[in-house]
Amino acid sequence: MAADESVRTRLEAKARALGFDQFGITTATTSEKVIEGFRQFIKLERHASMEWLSDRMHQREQPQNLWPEARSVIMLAVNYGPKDDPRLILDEKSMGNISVYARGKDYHDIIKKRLKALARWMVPEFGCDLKVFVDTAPVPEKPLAVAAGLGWQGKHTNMVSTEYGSWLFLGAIYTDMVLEADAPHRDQCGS
Ligand code: B12
Repeated sequence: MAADESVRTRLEAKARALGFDQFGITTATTSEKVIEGFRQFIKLERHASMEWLSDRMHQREQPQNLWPEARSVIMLAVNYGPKDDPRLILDEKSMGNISVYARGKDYHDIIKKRLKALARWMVPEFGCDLKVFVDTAPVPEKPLAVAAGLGWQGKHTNMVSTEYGSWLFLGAIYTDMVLEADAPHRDQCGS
């Protein structure tokens, strides 16, 4: 299916209405640089005891290795920054502090629900096939988000955006729709 501007506009509007803060599109392929970097990471055993990262390497490297029908990837992000400054609690030495990412409901449930709602709308709307992912599948979410223009990979390796910083959860939709890809984000961290 060929995409035009109105398809993108409708997709983004629907995604934002469902609560996604960032939206971008990339092709269902990753660059040689990403693949090489990932292979090097595994070769150097930087994954430690996370064997599941090396078990399905082939599928994690490249969207089409997981699902050959994939043509485009829609990358979505949800900001999990709290309303108040979470550092204030650091002065309370008698209290434990919980990482802001773990304070709300389990993000897997929240994002999966939103991705599925978007998917349920997309399938009849565009007559497409798709698969939704958040975190647990062999999907290179950070490099795909960078390729889709959402942000860049920071020194902590997570994706950082100019608008939200790095407190973002990512979700991905692989689809057989041929959509016009966004430009990748440039690295703003420097050497
Ligand atoms: C494995 C994993 C972890 C592992 C390992 C982390 C890691 N660095 O990969 C552990 C359990 C430690 C972890 C922790 C966290 N995670 Co996690 N995790 C994942 C998971 C499942 C896979 C990531 C992966 O493929 N890693 C493999 C290696 C190869 O990737 P990499 O680290 O990016 O390294 C490559 C490049 O970055 C580059 N590289 C390495 N170092 C550097 C440094 C610089 C400066 C640059 C430019 C490049 C670079 O070389 C490597 C080879 O290509 C993803 C979900 C997914 N399916 O993608 C979530 C994910 C990355 N995690 C996420 C989150 C939120 C976290 C935590 C913040 C949670 C918390 N508060 O504890 C921490 C952050 C810790 C950290 N600084 O990384 C989010 C990040 C969202 C975002 N904004 O990017 C994801 C995308 C989940 C999601 N769906 O939202 N996680």
